[in-house]
Amino acid sequence: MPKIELISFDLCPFVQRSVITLLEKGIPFKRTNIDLADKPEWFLQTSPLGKVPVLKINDNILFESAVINEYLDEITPPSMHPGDPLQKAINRAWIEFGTELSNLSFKMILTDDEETVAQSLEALQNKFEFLDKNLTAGPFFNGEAFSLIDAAYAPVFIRMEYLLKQVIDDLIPPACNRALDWRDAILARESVQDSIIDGYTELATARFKKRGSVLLKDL
Ligand SMILES: N[C@@H](CCC(=O)N[C@@H](CS)C(=O)NCC(=O)O)C(=O)O
Repeated sequence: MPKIELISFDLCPFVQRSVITLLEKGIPFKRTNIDLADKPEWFLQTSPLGKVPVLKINDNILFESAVINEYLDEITPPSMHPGDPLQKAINRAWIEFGTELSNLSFKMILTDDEETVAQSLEALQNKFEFLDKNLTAGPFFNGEAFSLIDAAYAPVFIRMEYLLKQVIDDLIPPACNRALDWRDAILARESVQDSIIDGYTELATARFKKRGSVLLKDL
């Protein structure tokens, strides 16, 4: 196994996708956290887009969480991604959809504008309704096996459960049974629980409040 280092930020959901993949695969790794508000010079020289996660494999650099996770998956069979080209493409497409959910929830938490909160919430709920219609029997996206796509959605469900639930209880519309069951199955997964940093709720609440979150201001 090559020497693996994950360059990270404590609250980054994209980093968390890779942490879950590493834990699922039992790959030993070193995590190095940086401060995104004060990026060290070595990081700026390392990360082509100035973003985390970055995976160092011996002296090689990988960036973009989806690419990192597919690499980690491929070096440690059996795969957590469908083998069939169409199913694999469908999974990749819905991973992108999950990124949109993550970005919308981030926008909703970060904004200092009530109107933006309301618009983002409505957009998120519409997207959950769309997602719900496209989920199958479960418990996970591809059935019994936990896959890369489940790891990709875990951080947004964690953000909803451990941060947003303090102010919004039913972000996923109650009629979206499949999405709710999927969320529960993902949140119950050991690797997902182990990916949550100690003090996540307090840290995330304080960090977003400091940045002017109108949604969390009364906490
Ligand atoms: N598409 C990228 C997104 C990564 C991303 O946006 N990371 C954020 C932190 S969560 C970042 O590093 N942002 C740079 C910054 O804040 O300056 C991926 O999937 O890895």
